[in-house]
Amino acid sequence: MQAGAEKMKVTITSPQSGTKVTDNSVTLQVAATGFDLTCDLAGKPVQEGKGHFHVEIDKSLVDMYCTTKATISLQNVKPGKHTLEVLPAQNDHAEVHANAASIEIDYQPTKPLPEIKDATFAGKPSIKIVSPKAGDTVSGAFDVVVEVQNFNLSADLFGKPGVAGYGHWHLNLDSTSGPMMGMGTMAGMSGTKTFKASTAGLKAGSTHTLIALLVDNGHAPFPSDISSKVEVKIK
Ligand SMILES: [Cu+2]
Repeated sequence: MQAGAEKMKVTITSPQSGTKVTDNSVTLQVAATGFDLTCDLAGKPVQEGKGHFHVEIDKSLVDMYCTTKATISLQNVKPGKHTLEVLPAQNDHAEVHANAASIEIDYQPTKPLPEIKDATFAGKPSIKIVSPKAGDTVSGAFDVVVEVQNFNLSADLFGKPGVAGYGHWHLNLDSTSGPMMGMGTMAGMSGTKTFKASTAGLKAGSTHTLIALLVDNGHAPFPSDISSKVEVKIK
């Protein structure tokens, strides 16, 4: 772990453990101390004092967050008790398990969401980065836009049980191998056609490969590696 990792702490200031949740989402207020929250550096080299936090529902990763508010959809979550855990994480997504904080919620929806069920497609799923284009120069904040076929993207299903034909995509930098299903070099994930990327932490003049990787709700890539690559220059 990075120097000072043991000082990266999080507290869930609300809701209180045991809270009954009747809405179909729950918003956690998180206080982070001992590190700066920055998603722009995610998937890039670790830096002392920098990171973000992960939220897990019933020990399954939902998403990464960099603001003190984290809203978790309860789509496809069964009514009853569930554990939400917040874990400090480094830029490479390694988690400071010793400093995790968790609460239990009792999900009793007033108006339950219709369950999202398996979808089937005639063709094979595919993903393609349509912007930026190969050879483009990118600087600062930029959008990575993908085209997805024969597959449904859903951010509400992040971390939920698998549903056939559903998932999302990860934006990785240069590699999708490595530990944690290749997430060490993951800049972030998206349940839409766009991901807001940043050149923060990348050397000016360097070349990097943007990789859009299609994954299931549990963040696992498909055995057939459904991905798209584009090489860009950092201004
Ligand atoms: Cu993911």
